Amino acid sequence: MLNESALRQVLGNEQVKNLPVVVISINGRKRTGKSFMLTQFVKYLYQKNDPEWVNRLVNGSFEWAGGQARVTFGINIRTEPIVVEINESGQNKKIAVVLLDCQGLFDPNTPKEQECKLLAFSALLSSVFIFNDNTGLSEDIMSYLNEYAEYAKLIGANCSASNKLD
Ligand SMILES: Nc1nc2c(ncn2[C@@H]2O[C@H](COP(=O)(O)OP(=O)(O)OP(=O)(O)O)[C@@H](O)[C@H]2O)c(=O)[nH]1
Ligand SMILES: [Mg+2]
Repeated sequence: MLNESALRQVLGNEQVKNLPVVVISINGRKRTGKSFMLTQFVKYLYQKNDPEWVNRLVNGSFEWAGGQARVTFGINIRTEPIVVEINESGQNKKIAVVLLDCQGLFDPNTPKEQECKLLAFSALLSSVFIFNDNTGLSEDIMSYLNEYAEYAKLIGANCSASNKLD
């Protein structure tokens, strides 16, 4: 279920509502450090001029933890977008970076249909899609991904986003 007011809060934020938005999403095998990686992104994007950025804490990062128990459920959006200055064709411009964290895949207790939806929506919503795994890209994973991507294309075709995953 989409939490529309949370989404409005993010994209209607005064600081970013007139800026181009880049959505970075991460998906992939459960328990492989996806939320940990996004937390590093948050730290870097806020403090990239500080050589010690990796050791600095930032409020409002994604929840991550060690151990076997799963941490992330559903698709989570960081409620505060990050404004970043980039240089495009010699011109400095501001963009808003929105980060999406996703429930891990390949869980034997999660119905395959639910995993398909998670992958499809996170891929369709993103400008940059990161797939995280720690087992290497085997043929099995490629065919799993292919199947999920076909599902995403079907959803995309119904909401005029069909070219995105070609
Ligand atoms: N130091 C270090 N720890 C990592 C790295 N990648 C993963 N970890 C550890 O992996 C564990 C799991 O991290 P999470 O970010 O919670 O993993 P996740 O993939 O989001 O897990 P789920 O949301 O449950 O699917 C944590 O203990 C991290 O510290 C890495 O590159 N460096
Ligand atoms: Mg996680």
